Amino acid sequence: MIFRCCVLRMKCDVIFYRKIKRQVCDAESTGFLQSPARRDSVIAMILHMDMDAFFASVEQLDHPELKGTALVVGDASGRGVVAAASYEARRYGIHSAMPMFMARQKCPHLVIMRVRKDRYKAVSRSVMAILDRYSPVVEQVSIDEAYVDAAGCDRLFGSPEHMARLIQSEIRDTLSLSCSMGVAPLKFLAKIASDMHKPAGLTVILPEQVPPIIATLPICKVPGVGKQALEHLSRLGVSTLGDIRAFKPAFLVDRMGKFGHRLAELACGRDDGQVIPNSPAKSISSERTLAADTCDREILRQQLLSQSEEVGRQLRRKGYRARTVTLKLKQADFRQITRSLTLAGPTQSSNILFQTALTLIDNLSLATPVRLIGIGASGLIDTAAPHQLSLFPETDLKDDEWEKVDTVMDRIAKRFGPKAVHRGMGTAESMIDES
Ligand code: TTP
Ligand code: MG
Ligand code: MG
Repeated sequence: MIFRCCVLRMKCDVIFYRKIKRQVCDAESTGFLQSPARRDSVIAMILHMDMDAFFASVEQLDHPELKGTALVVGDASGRGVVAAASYEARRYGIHSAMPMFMARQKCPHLVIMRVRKDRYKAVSRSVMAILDRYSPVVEQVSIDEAYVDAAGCDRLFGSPEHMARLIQSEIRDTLSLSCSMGVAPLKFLAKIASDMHKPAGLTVILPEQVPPIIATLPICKVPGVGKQALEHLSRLGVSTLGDIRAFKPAFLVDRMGKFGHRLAELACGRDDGQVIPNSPAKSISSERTLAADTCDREILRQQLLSQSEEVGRQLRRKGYRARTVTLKLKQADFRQITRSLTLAGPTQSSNILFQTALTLIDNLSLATPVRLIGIGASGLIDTAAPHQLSLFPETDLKDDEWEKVDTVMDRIAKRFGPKAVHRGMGTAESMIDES
């Protein structure tokens, strides 16, 4: 069954791309894409950006001697799978999610690099920072892709197509990495377009191309159509998105629920999906399963101390203050207990997080051993937002003093690693008094 779906998808891909490429080329040859007068800036267009062979390209960037080689990123052990494959490796039929042993069989001289998540996240942040310079409305949807709303950006960057080219150049020139972009009046089509001419491709779907593209778009290409939906739809005789129009929306809803309604909408060229700027984090937390279940309060306090530091460090790095602190415990019998306390004023001080978590745990009886402990900070506000001083000035002074300590500790942790420095439990108050 899985094999049938894969074959169906592969067939869909080949036929669809041949048709679409012909339509986009037709548009190019009739001057649609070249003529500035017929550009798409009047209708709000959406850009979709996806980095090319992301993890693998970052490895080639950091190891220039590996440029042009068949390279994969992933766990090299027996049970490992390929996370990312360079375009050179793809020529051997290697792709993401393929078992590593199979990838090795296909290409005996394959270079395997281990995953460096932190490095890819850092590069991802640089990429997103570039996108932020082009539009205030950017929605990151994964580590290597984002939508950009081009509405109102034409004065600064020209047509959406031109804006996409500028973004590609800036990413290439400043980060030495390539990305592919899609431009379309509908969000789901922008995503499909960015995948059409990888790597380093740019595909524009103009409003007048939408109806013929929808008519021939293989249903497997529609985001959200997974294995199950694909089988269901193929039983109904649906092979393209256009085929959906043969069915009444009520019938589709009856068969497929909400997604049936969405398909009916997309088939009519209606995608109310807006580019939604990423909402800031709702909470920051840290939790740990203990080496052994315990009722020992000292052990639990020690855990809370290091977790408060971890959460505090993240709050400060991301530029948030938290209003609420939550303690979470999972007992040996898997029962979960959570207790929260809202502070008089928002904080990003590790010490205040710790003291609050201590108050919460000291009020619990702990009859059953604890197997997991966690601390969370929520009700986050941006540090750039005005910070209202507390009605009790002495509290503010303390908080400020602690923030100085935090700043020094953050610097040490950044330079020598998070384990290089940590607070001692009994010394919390005296440290301030001595300084
Ligand atoms: P993708 O954008 O899907 O793939 P890609 O960037 O490697 O290649 P393409 O040029 O086709 O876009 O995923 C982005 C990264 O996410 C990818 O480099 C590695 C990671 N990833 C996994 O870890 N596992 C997976 O199964 C997939 C698909 C991606
Ligand atoms: Mg990618
Ligand atoms: Mg991606």
